Amino acid sequence: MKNLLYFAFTLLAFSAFGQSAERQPGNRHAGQILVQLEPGQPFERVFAYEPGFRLKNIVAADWNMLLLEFDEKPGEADAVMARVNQLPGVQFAQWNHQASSRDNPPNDPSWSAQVDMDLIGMAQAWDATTGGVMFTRDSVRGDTIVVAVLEEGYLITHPDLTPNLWHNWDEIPDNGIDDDNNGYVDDYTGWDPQTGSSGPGNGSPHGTSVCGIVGARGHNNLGVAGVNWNVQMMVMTHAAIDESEIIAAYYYVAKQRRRYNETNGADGAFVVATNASFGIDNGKPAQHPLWCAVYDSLGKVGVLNIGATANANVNVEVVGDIPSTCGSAYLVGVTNVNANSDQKSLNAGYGAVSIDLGAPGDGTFTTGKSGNNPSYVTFSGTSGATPHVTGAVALLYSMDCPTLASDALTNPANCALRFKELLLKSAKPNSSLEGITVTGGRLDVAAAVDSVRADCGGSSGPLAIQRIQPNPVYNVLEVRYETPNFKPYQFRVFNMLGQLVFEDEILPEEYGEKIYRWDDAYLLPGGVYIASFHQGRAYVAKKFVKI
Ligand SMILES: [Ca+2]
Ligand SMILES: [Ca+2]
Ligand SMILES: [Ca+2]
Repeated sequence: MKNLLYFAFTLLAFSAFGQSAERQPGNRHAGQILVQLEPGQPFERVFAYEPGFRLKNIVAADWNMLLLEFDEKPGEADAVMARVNQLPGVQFAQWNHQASSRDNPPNDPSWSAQVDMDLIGMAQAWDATTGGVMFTRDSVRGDTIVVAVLEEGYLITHPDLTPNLWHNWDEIPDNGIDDDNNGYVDDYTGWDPQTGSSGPGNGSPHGTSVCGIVGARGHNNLGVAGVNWNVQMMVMTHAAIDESEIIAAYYYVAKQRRRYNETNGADGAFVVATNASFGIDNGKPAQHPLWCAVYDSLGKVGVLNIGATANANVNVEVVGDIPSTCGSAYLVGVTNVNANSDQKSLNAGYGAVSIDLGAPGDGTFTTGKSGNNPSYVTFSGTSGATPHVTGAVALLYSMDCPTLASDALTNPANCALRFKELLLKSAKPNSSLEGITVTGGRLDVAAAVDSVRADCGGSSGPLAIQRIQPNPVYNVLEVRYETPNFKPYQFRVFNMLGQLVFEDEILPEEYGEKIYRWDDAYLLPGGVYIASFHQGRAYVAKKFVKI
């Protein structure tokens, strides 16, 4: 038996995979071998003629598993392992390896300076995803996730940014022609509402730093890692100056996403988020109705919008701030937390209704521009905080969660709100934000990844009505239910004479709780009724009272 096992082991070790000790995954402890001896065989007898091996400790006595040590010389590892395996009394032998925690830090040399990324749990989040495409239910091919960054300009040649810049490959740059017929001439890397084509704008250091937080290429042995190692950044230049240009830039983004939705991904761009690290201090929504209306229009096609609040210690709901007080469900207002102290910056706005959460701004380390050269800089303010949230939205879309992904194509507005909810509910409670922001918390991407994962599977089980509430009902009825599948069901209500009084077709939620909400229950005359779900012969019912 032992010889057969040994034969199988050596085949594995030296032939098919050719895995020498040096090339095995994991960190091998040189000079340490784990052995399992055959029952009743003591170390002293098996290794009696192998004085080079010392018993370091007994790992599992009843299983006769031991840890041995020897003085390993360079290049002899494979031969030593082969010899140990040949010894009579040895059942199995293997190297002792060090396992690594499930963090996934990048190899970018400035990673240790990125305290902002450390604070929001990026190393853990990257173990689940580092960005890239959105997986779809039906195919391996994913859709490229795009983030629109509105800025005055950026350094287009920064080597940590160029790999992650979005390109409209159907457009030929600088030929004065709208090659892809989308209504915009030469929109090759984005669009510039001031010049009418794309380009780096004024090459602003601000835009260069913001882009690096969203998506500096990670794990490329260079500089820093953005929240997304892989993402496509559509940079809208001269889009953070005049209000007319801001609106025109947002309009371009909305058109790209709408086109993507309408062509089922064949054209346009799968933009999931926009970043606005700019604004108008003391602006009131009533003075900017066109700007504020843009966010609902973007949300309807599936784009979530992340906006920086003021860099002053003010309640923006009292003094005003645009866009952070615009009041759209598709807008996330962000304030600034110091990356080192995890406390709200003294120079950062707040608002219990419109500022959703904090994110590290002061102390952020990111891409920059020194003269006309690429560099790396410490960045600060709500401008630094906001792109962490924007990047996180794009990262969540790249998680392998087909139920959410199909929603992104068929019900994009709902999907955008779903990601917003998951992101906000996973914010880490922070006393410096409590009571003065919607969540009272600071961005925690590791927790957000976990909450998407938990939300992803959805539930299924035997057909059941778990609860009808309120019962008795006066106006709106909510029915919590469970189904074994996600195909259509009939929701029916009968009176005590067995007469059908209401019917609706429902599609069970594929994630989250299954709740049917009947807004018109108030129309029923008072009495006792039966609520039921039907699919073919499957049927479940429960009584409720209308008063
Ligand atoms: Ca075009
Ligand atoms: Ca062109
Ligand atoms: Ca990098």
